[in-house]
Amino acid sequence: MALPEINQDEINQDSAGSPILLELVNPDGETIGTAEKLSAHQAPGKLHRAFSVFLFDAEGRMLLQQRALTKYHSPGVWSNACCGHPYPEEAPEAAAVRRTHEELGLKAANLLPAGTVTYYHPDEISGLVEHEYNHLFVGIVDQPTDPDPEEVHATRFVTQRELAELQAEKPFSAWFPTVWEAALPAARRLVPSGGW
Ligand code: DMA
Ligand code: MN
Repeated sequence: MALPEINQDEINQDSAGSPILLELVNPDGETIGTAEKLSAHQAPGKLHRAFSVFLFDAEGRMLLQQRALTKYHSPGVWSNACCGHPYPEEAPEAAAVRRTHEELGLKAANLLPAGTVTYYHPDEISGLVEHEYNHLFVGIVDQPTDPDPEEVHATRFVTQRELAELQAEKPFSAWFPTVWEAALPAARRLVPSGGW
C-alpha cells in the first residue's frame, strides 16, 4: 500500500533533527542491532523492542488514550495508556516512564513489570506493520493527565463494562487485545477491586 500521507522525516527524526533508532531483537528478546524507525515498521516489518503501559486509578479504572489523528500509524484509534519504543540501550522501563511523561504529562512512578509478549500486527490504515517484542508495565496514577496534542487526541478512564462498550463502538489499535490479555494477570494483582 502507498503511504502518501506519511512524512518520513517526522517519523525518522526527533524534534532536534536527530535520527530515531530503535532496537532490533531476536525471538528471545536479545538485541541484534538497530534500525531507523520507519524501516522497522515497513512491511514485512522487523522484530523490534517496544513497551506498553497500563495505568489505573485508585478505583481500578483503566486509563485509555485515543491516538492523535496525525500519528504515523494507527491514527485516531483507542488504546492503552502509552506505547512506544526504547532508544537503543535504553531500558524499557526508563522508556516507559519517559514517554508516559511526554505523551500524557504523568509521572509514572512505581511501574511494575508485567511480562513480555511478541506479535505481528499490520495496520490497515497506514500499511505499516507492528512486529514487536513488547515489555509490559502496570501502574497506578493519581494525577490528571495533561496530554500532548501531537500524540494524544483524548484520554478517559473506563470500568470493565465501559471498556466493552467503547470497544463495540470505536476502533481500537490492532495490538490492544493482545497486550491487554498479556497484561491482565498483573493488572488483576495490582487493582483487584477493578473487577478485570
Ligand atoms: C508503538 O507505539 C508501540 C507499540 C507498543 C505499538 P507508538 O506508535 O505510540 O510509538 P511512538 O509514536 O512513540 O513511536
Ligand atoms: Mn513499533
